[in-house]
Amino acid sequence: MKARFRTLFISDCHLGSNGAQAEQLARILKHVECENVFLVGDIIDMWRLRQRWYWPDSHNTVLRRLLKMSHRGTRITYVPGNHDEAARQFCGLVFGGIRIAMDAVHETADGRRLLVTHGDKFDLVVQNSRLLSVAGAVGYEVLLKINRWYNGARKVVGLPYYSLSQAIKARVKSACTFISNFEQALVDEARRGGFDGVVCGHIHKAEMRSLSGVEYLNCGDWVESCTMLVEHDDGRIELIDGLAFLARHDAAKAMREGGDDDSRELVPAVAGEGDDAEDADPWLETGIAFRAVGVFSGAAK
Ligand SMILES: [Mn+2]
Repeated sequence: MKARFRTLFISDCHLGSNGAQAEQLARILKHVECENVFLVGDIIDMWRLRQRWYWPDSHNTVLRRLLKMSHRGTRITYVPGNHDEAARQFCGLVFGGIRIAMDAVHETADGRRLLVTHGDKFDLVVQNSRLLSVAGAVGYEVLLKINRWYNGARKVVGLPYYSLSQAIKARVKSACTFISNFEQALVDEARRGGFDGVVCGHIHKAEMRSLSGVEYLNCGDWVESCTMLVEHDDGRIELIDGLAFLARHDAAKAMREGGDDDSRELVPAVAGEGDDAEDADPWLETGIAFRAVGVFSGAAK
């Protein structure tokens, strides 16, 4: 059973880095059906891939599922970010049905015009952001590492995932100033262009709010928060917690498959179990996904 949305917006998957929660994202892509998908940047972390090649199967699965959606009629637009800026030289081109664009415009079902952009170009106009990103980079890496270790331990004792880095970051005052400046810069840009709102990513902080009449919609990320924005058929936009979405899906599935065993609902889903097995589709050989990555990383040199 698939969830239907008019549009799906995801950003900051950072495929190619070991922080990417690709299994969960791949599972979600399998269980949704939509007319439009916007990939709002930092989908593939080419900065990381250049340092060290890291590309497990689950990362291919994400690309394969996107290509499959595209093949089945979903309009997919890829707006590269700073970590996959090498893809920007292909703006205007179409790969496997996926259109690459520097920025995009999306019109919602109820007629609102949204600017879709990753958001990194506003780093320059956001005060102190350069300093913050350099100073933050080192500490942030360490924090992500601790977060992985911490959640590994929580998993062992059966506790759900908890983003330590998100929690800490939310308490750092400078990060808060940076975030509010970033939000303001994007909203100002959207207003200048006559848009009703802006969809972005980049700062790994999912958000949905109105700033003096212009909607600020941030997809969040798939390294920590596992969030996405969806547009329903009536144009309503919703911020979805991906892990909660999967938990609901698993619970509904367990209910359908026999109500007598209540424990099934409590068992966390294991990626790659029968439910997620790829159906045979000769068009979607793994090679296609690999070639697509080859194009990007090759061009990045
Ligand atoms: Mn970014």
